[in-house]
Amino acid sequence: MKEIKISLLFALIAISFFTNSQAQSNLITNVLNRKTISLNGIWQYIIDPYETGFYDYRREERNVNDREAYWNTEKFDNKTDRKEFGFTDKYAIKVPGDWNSQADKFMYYEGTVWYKKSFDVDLGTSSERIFLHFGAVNYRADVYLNGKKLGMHKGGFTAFNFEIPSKLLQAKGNFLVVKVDNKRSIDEIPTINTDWWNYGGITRDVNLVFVPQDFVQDYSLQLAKGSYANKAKTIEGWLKLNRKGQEKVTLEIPELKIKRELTVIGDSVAFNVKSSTIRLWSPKSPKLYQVIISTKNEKIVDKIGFRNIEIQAGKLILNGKPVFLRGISVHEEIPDQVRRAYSDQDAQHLLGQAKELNANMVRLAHYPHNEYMTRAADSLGIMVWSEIPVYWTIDFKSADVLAKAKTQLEEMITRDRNRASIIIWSVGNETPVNADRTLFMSKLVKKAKEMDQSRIVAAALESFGIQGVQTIEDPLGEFTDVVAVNQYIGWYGGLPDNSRKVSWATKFDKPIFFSETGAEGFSGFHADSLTRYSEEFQEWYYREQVGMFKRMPANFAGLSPWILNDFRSPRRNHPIYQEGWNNKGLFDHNGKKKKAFYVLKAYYDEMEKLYD
Ligand code: GCB
Repeated sequence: MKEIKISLLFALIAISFFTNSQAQSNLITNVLNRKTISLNGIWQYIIDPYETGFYDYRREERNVNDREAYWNTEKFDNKTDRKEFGFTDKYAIKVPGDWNSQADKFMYYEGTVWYKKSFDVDLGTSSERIFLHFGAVNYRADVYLNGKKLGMHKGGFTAFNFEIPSKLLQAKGNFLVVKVDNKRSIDEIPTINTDWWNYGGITRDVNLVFVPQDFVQDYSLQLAKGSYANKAKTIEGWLKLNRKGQEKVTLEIPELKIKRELTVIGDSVAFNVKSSTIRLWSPKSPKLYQVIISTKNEKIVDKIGFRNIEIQAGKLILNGKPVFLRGISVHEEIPDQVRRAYSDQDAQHLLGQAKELNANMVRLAHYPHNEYMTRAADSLGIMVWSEIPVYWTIDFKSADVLAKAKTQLEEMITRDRNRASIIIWSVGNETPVNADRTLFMSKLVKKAKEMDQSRIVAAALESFGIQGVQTIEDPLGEFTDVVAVNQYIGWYGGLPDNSRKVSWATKFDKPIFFSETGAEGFSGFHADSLTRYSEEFQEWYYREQVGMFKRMPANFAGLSPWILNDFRSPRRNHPIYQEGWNNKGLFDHNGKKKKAFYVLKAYYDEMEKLYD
């Protein structure tokens, strides 16, 4: 009996350790400003739909030294060797970048592709620890360096890193092999059913990150809630070392003449500092401050803005004033090159288009976008809604799926919690109303709030209409801070003028936000406004919608229509007007503005005047 008790206790400890360690992100933040060596560039690849490089003929995962495992590529070189694979420059691919856009044979491919990069690295004499950091790989990455497995990561839109064991990396002749698998799966996030292209590959930057033995892994600096109204405002935060050990840390914000010595106890320290000269971040004045965090061995520099976002009496309030979100939804895609966006240049382009529309906000749909995007939003003064791909109907009953969603949420918040532009974390989109789903989603809301009390938590919900009244009653609305709803009155039901008869009601005393609304318009197709898919139909839709926006209740806080650009989607198979594209963009495949663009822009110009 006693033995049973002990082993039960052990099992409980093990379970709790496992759950905690799953929930603990070891992500190093602010990689863009750390000491790094980029592994971007040309990699070699092998397409492996049968996963031969990973499984043997009994479908067992290959042993680490198996000479037929594709990660052991350089090891066997005798002329007697039988070798049935090999990497070659003949099959080369660009990283970062999705594979689909890089060769015709990849366009519809979903499955495994092996990537290989050979490199030398100047290791000097330093005793630094080295991590291998990926901005994102869609969807599953199994990572091997010099034949040794570093780890596996799932989730196509979040960053991750693995520590490289000491001595594994050599000055010369390293080879990094990544098995990338973008197969859709029913128990993953997103699940098999979405309305976007499942671009596969190493879609974001790859870096070696060099850090001291004890280093600052992560930190948070925010304006303390409510302190925006005080003369002396408070910045509060914490920082976390990678491992326990006493350490002195200096926090500086030179422009505010702040310099504070902190003593870390255990692995973290909390702090608050006051200043009466802080200029708050806002879209009109996106002020960022240089923040320097240093220990005896390292110096981390970041640029951080301070602002306050909250809800008061059903209104959305930025720095003490009501704000109207003139938003637009954006996919992480560059349509004229039919590829994923991944660079600062791409971010400037997409956010530049949003600026042309006079938007002050973007909804980064439906997954966390790359870090250039949120950093560019910080400096351009564009508020951001950032979301995890809990989309439509995933397996809400599964604890395993919930754990995956939580991990993605945690990875999203960890990377970006110092971006002032981000005002909303979204835990999902158009999930079906039922008890399992509401419980699942409420746990995500709870987790987001535990991790970050300085922002608003939302989910894109649905409404239903009876006799001209469009009602938002989704029980998930109890948990979220705003009631965000996607509506397509006049596109997915009836004609655009249907919205004339509609009034909106919700039982929640919270801001209402239209997280989507839109209609397709095939660029260059001109007809009368009743002709679906014409630019005139789309223009009419927007005109009618604007009429409805103007009749919204006082707690209407803004919108992020669907969508900035036309985007690829395998669901869209009209042989003339779609051909694999969802054409609800205000800009077409080639970046040309459609007629509807000007209708929304005129509305945003008016709203800007009303609120400023
Ligand atoms: C939606 C989805 C979005 C789709 C859009 C559409 O409600 O959230 O991902 O692309 O509608 O075009 O139907």
